[in-house]
Amino acid sequence: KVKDFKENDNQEIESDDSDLDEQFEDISPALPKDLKHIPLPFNKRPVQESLKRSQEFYQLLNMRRTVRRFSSENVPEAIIDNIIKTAGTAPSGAHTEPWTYVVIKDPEIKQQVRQIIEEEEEINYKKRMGKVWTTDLQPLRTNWVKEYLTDAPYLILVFKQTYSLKPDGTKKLHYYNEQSVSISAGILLAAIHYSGLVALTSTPLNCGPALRTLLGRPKSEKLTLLFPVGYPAEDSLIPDLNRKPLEEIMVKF
Ligand code: IYR
Repeated sequence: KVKDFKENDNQEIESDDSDLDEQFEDISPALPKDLKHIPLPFNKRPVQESLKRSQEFYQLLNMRRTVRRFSSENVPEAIIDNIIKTAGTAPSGAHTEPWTYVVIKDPEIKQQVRQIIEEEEEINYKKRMGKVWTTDLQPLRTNWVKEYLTDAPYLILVFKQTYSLKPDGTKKLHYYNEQSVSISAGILLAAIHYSGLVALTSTPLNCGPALRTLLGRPKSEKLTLLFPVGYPAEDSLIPDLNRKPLEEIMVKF
């Protein structure tokens, strides 16, 4: 029996909601009912080539680092367009593509974003985050002053669409929107790195509603991530961190 999808946090179906189905008299799928299925374009590579490509891709992505100081050097908009097109190739629940990428280049809007975030982050660092969290962050040398928000040529804000409206005005449910947007953002980061640009992965705490309003996004959208994107400042330092070895991140049976 198909159950109504509950918009809860863990996205597990906790109880039998089948009685809810009676509300929907003649329901039709969000995608075309007669959606065609076509052959997969797939070109099988020799296994040695796959091995080589997997090594090379690892080596490439292993060079990605979060950067906190940006150059104000401009980046052609076409690169940003390609990066976001790439992020839009991510898989999504029931192909709902529940993401909106807001790109900010306008210096005045970047300044407004910076003001909103710095005001909230000062409260976060001084009051909301607490001693354990701020102590854990000390080695990374972060604080509430965020020059990157006005220095970087672009800010990319990722909103998750919790639902949308079908042409007939009924609600289209965006299943697993959290996971779909996270996968898309991971692909975005890989595309930024492959293009030769850098980014900072940030999650501005308590800034979602103010930024959503500033950017005119609907209530159905929630801010999930903010990435300044561009070139690193000449004097950009990164923490000397190591990644966990394979043995620590993988369990095999
Ligand atoms: N959002 C804050 C704090 C912060 C939190 C974590 I977890 C980090 O890895 C880094 C920063 C900020 O952007 O400063």
